[in-house]
Amino acid sequence: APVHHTPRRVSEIFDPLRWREVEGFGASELTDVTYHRGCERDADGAWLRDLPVVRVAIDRPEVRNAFRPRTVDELAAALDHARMSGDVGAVILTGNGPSPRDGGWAFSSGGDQRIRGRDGYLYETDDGTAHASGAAAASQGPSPSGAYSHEADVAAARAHADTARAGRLHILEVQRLIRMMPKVVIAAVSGWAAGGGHSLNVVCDLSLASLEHARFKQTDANVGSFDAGYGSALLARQCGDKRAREIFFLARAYDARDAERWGVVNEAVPHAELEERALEYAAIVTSKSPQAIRMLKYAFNMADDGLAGQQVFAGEATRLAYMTDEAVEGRDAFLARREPDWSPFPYYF
Ligand code: S0N
Repeated sequence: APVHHTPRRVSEIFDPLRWREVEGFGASELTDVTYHRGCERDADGAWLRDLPVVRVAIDRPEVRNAFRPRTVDELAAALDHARMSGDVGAVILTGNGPSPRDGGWAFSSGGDQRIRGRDGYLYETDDGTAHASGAAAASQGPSPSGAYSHEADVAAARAHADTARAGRLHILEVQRLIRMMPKVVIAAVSGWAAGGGHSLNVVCDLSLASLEHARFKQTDANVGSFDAGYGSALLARQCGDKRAREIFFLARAYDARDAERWGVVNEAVPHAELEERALEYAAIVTSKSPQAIRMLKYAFNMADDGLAGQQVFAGEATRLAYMTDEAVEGRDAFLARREPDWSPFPYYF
């Protein structure tokens, strides 16, 4: 039997006995995200069996779990690994905490504003640290005035960056991954959900929010940014058009109870119980028929996702059709170079 040691406690409300680290896809190289597989252990803490749930968490609590390109790459890698794991039916998405600097909690505060370039790219130097510290600018020598210049900083970072890998607005790819994966993604909103972090919660299938620490604020328009896709349109689906406009246009903070009342989360729960409740949701979801859950998720998505949504739903329908004798007859007839015999298959059920 595999030996899975109890992982280090990555967040104050993370119970190491419920999880093991996910090995074998470069997980040990993750710096901005933690990725765990749910498991059962015996009374001594020895691993017994895996559960069909994973936990993906942004791990930059000192900046309210803001995401930089590397964070987005790692989120995408972990979520894609979860998508491709046949024995995983639910994903918990959360933010580790609290901040070692001030004890604050965050789900995510969105794009890291310190490394946002003028043309929408997010730049960072090889060590991923050049931003407001002026490190990159300093490496190019002082600006004419001798003062720190954000533009010079970004220009220097740009000179070092592989722009193809830096990724332009690729948090949207993560949104699509959450939206399209044939599994239920549960947001455990442990603290601030702001800007692009607010939108990440919106795109998850189910959401739980910490009563004590979850705060929501759609700050996009404060910083000249706008999620004109799921982050706004889907939000309006969830809480109504006027409320969604209020959330974006006024950018006022609201709490877990408001979010619950407005339909932005399913349930507000005590902070200490947040991850336990997320695991309960995951256990219930994964006790159901995987196929039924998959088809339901795609059915919920389809009207809003247009032809792309239809394609995803239809792909599943085609996969199911391939399992029928009728589809097998079509394939076999082709391979045998004969006319197919459709006579056993009715036109009406
Ligand atoms: C979250 C807020 C409200 C929390 O306030 P609080 O508790 O008072 O904490 P602070 O003292 O403000 O923060 C603690 C430290 O964390 C740093 N920090 C916080 N958020 C960020 C951030 N987003 N980027 C960089 N650093 C951050 C603070 O600076 C502080 O550190 P020190 O003490 O060293 O200064 C509050 O923090 C807040 O309002 N944060 C900013 C929220 C925000 O405006 N986020 C960006 C919004 N835009 C996006 O997210 C882009 C959207 C997006 O991703 C997207 C959408 C569509 C298409 C493309 C994109 C894309 O850009 O990829």
